[in-house]
Amino acid sequence: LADNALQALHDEDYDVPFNTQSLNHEGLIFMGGRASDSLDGDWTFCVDLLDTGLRQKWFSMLPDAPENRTEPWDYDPYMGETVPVPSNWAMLKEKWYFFEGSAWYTRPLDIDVIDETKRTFLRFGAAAYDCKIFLNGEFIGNHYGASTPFCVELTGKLKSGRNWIMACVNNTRTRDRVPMRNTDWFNYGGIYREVSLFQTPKSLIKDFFLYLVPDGSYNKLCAEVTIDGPLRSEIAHLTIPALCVELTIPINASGHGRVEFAAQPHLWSPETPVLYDAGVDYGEDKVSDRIGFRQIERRGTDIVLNGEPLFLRGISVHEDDATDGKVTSEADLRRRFDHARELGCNYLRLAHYPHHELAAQMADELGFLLWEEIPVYWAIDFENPATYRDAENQLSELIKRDRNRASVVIWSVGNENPDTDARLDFMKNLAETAKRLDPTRLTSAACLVNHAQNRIEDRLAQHIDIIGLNEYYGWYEEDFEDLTAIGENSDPDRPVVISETGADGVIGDKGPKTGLFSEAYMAEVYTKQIATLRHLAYVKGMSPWILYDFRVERRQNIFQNGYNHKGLIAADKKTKKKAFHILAEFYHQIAAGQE
Ligand code: GCB
Repeated sequence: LADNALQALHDEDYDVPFNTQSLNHEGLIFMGGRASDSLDGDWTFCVDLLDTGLRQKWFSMLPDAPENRTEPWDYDPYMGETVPVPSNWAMLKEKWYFFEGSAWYTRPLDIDVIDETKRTFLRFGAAAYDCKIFLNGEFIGNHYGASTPFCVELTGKLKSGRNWIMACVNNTRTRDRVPMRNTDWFNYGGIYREVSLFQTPKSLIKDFFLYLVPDGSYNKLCAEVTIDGPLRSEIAHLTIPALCVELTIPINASGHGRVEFAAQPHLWSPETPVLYDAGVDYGEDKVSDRIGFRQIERRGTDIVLNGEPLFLRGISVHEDDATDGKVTSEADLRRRFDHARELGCNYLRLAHYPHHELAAQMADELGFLLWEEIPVYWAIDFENPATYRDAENQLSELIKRDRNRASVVIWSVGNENPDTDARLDFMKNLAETAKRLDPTRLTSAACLVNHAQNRIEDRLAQHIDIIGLNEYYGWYEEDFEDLTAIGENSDPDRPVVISETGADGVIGDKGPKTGLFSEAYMAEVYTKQIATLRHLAYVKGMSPWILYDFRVERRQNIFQNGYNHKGLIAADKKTKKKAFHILAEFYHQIAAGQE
């Protein structure tokens, strides 16, 4: 008990230095074409509101028969109940619905013989939010960020026979995190994307980035690779069979290689989503990917794809499912894309955090453009350097994961943040990081309006390519005429995309017949929005809020009941509201060239 009392004085002061953020984008490994073993399935599980596990070091207690235990730990990781991975605990038991805190996951890992010629890694698709990993009682590292993947190297730490992996996952909303404490989506905690184990040779291809050089010539590709481990050779090999490309990439002393070469790919677009198989090998390591080539650029107030100006007919989507939370399957994604297709979309905004990596892979195949985003959302501790590191790391992990996806055309660095000096620095730096890691895409953020002057006004606009604008005239802003005024008073020098607009509409008997929260009023807002926005020449796209109704803690009036009802389709993912058909009619008209 003395220990507990002492710990209470120094709440965060455990004698293991956990808060290292050591599992970050620098350790992320390119996965295309790699074989891996799934570690999904049952893990033993326990919620731990008081962080007793960190204090009592549950991770250091190795399995033993209960009668042999010498210390009275308050939890036995090897005997507890199990939950499936991936999952969000909120969806598994009513008593865990609002739980925010630490939870412990444990599973065995059996290794026959250690292959000393190989390196071994774990990969977590996502764990919300802070995930501490332990192997056989030892702390291995810590990852921050709820929605991006990370790798954990186990080389030299595994033994033959039974090993134990533990993860302590904490989803507490704190001031220093990204997002911070207040969001308009449910705080789903847990390991909610796939976990896998994979091996590589000692020298491995860590990064592989292949793209059309964005110089307007459409006949030059660039391949960049990064090697990790001892440099056994000065070259890597690149092949793209359908383009008859077979060449060597010189690798420099720091493990980087970059080569530009002539090629004439068919260009990728939503109408012609052409992809090419490409592979790289270095020594014994080999990776591959299916990659589309296209050029996206901004010219004045136009968004230009492969030389043609484009209107983004979009819809915003969350990763939120009535029964599984944020756990995403291929079937969920197919349904989202099918509904978007029915709406007449060529574009989706994946709000407000990185979605499952399959989303962009499928968008590549199906022909949708994507906006991808990190959760620099509302209030953030912009002055805190640790918060910036976390945000920049989430952005870097997202970009490294998805920068071979032709479908992704926009990196968004934030959403509706107050226009302070600290915020400007923070987000400007994020936009610069995005350009540094990826010169082939546009940047954006949901920016601000000066309500006194009724015009778009945000100092960040100068530092991004597309001005995202969330506007709720007809809903949060009562006076609809102000939208017309904003349209007239604003004269942006770059394209504006209406990244959100909408209204809540509750379907059927659960909602009122008229007025706020009725489906009829929501339809009226959509009709007025479309009538106004279609005449604004600098508006080059829109992604109304949102495809499906979604769960959120902060919406509790009698119509909301824990849901945001701005979905064009109800939370059952089936029932379409009137506004769905209004937006579909507009998009199909534009698509048919009638605008
Ligand atoms: C917004 C936010 C979005 C909310 C939405 C709403 O501006 O960006 O996350 O869900 O409004 O419904 O209020």
